Amino acid sequence: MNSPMFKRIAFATVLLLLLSACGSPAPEAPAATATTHVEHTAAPAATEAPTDEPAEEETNGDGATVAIANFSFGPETLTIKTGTTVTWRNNEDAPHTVTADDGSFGSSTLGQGDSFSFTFDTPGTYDYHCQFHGGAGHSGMSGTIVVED
Ligand SMILES: [Cu+2]
Repeated sequence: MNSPMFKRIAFATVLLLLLSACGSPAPEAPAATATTHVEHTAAPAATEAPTDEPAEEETNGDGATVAIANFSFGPETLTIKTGTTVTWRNNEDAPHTVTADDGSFGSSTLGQGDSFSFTFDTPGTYDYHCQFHGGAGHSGMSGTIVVED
């Protein structure tokens, strides 16, 4: 017989078979992997966000870097625009300081890998030196920051 009723019963039976075939293994495996995937993707996203902020400060146009190596500041004279943050980084194992001749800014002792930052908001010429290996007036280990308008 090829009646519509038979077709409906046959179709319903196929549907039930498909549902039961797919349904029985599904609740265990996919549910477990789904929850672990959510946890794994959520954790890195939360920790990456805060670490991105300092990286942006170092690489954007508002920052400049002076490297400390071989008992000298490089570049010895750095010209920047007003509002620029200068970061000095000690790249060697000898201790150094960044000390303004006029006392307007100054670091503590910088060990290897340490850095010191200062934002120059007023145009002018700022001479500085290392307390251990230099002195005021471009003596020994010293440098200059020129802040332009
Ligand atoms: Cu020094």
